[in-house]
Amino acid sequence: MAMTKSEPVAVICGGVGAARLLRGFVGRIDAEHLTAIANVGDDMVLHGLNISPDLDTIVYTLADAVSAERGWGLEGETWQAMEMIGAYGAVSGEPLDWFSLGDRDLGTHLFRTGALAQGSTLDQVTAQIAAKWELPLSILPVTNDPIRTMVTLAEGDEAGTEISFQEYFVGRQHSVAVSSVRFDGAASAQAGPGVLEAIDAATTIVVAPSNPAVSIDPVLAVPGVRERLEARRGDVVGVSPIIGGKALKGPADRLLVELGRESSATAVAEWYRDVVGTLVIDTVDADQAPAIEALGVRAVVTDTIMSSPAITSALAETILAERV
Ligand code: FO1
Repeated sequence: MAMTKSEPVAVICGGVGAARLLRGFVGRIDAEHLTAIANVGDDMVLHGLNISPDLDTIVYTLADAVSAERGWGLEGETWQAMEMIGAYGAVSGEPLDWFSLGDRDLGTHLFRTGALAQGSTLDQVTAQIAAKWELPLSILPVTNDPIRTMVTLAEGDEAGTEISFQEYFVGRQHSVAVSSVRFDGAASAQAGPGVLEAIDAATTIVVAPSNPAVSIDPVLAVPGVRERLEARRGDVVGVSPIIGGKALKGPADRLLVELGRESSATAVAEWYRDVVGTLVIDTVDADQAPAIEALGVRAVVTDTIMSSPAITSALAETILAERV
């Protein structure tokens, strides 16, 4: 049935793919009933700054300020500070400019770092950042506690070495094989203020098309989150980030294979079968619907490549209409 604008929706989010989908819900669900529950496993301290990439990607995207080319960071950035710190790195021999922080983006990290140092919590700081950008939704870090997604490398002389998510994703351009993933701190993390309440209050819970292994799973790993989705599986609708066997952006396709699965919509259904009652897959994967349904997951076939606001809006509408 068509959702009215006031029926609460909670969206489990990673970064770029989730941010794009959220735009489809804006205008369909009013701001006080739309909640993004965001991954913090990509977070890191760099140059002494608290950096939260998935939170910032959602904020900048929903503020229409995100770099269209990169999908992260701000449009129209300058890089004076990075040039400066890069020069000092060159002298010390240690590359200090491997993670690109634009001059205005640095303002966000300076604000967050200062506020946290003065005792604000991550959810409070995120709410202030969201307010400045006048976001039409609530954005909640899944926890205020530190979670660090760590990957173990599978090949070469680094085989068996564990590195942080950003060292993998940016430092090595996610071009190295991974043998396992873990979320340091997740088991002892406390769900952030409003997180479990938003899930309980939602009539539809959406698992956004983010990377299942390194972006969605760290959110589900926070105590109380996975359990709630399992208990309300019939109200949970996932969107496959794998289309025609590929991820549109990032390493989700390779990671599924490296972690022993296939890179397919069916494999995503298997990954999520305990927590989603419905999986939305792309039209190119329509032939996999029977295999997905055989897993006990309803398959809904539609256009999932959000290449236009109209497609994004139609995808959001399909998700809201398809709750079992
Ligand atoms: N991704 C890159 O591939 N290279 C970068 O230099 C980079 C910098 C960066 C700075 C701020 C930010 O919020 C995101 C940034 N990202 C960069 C993207 C980031 O690594 C990813 O968004 C994730 O963490 C995965 O979703």
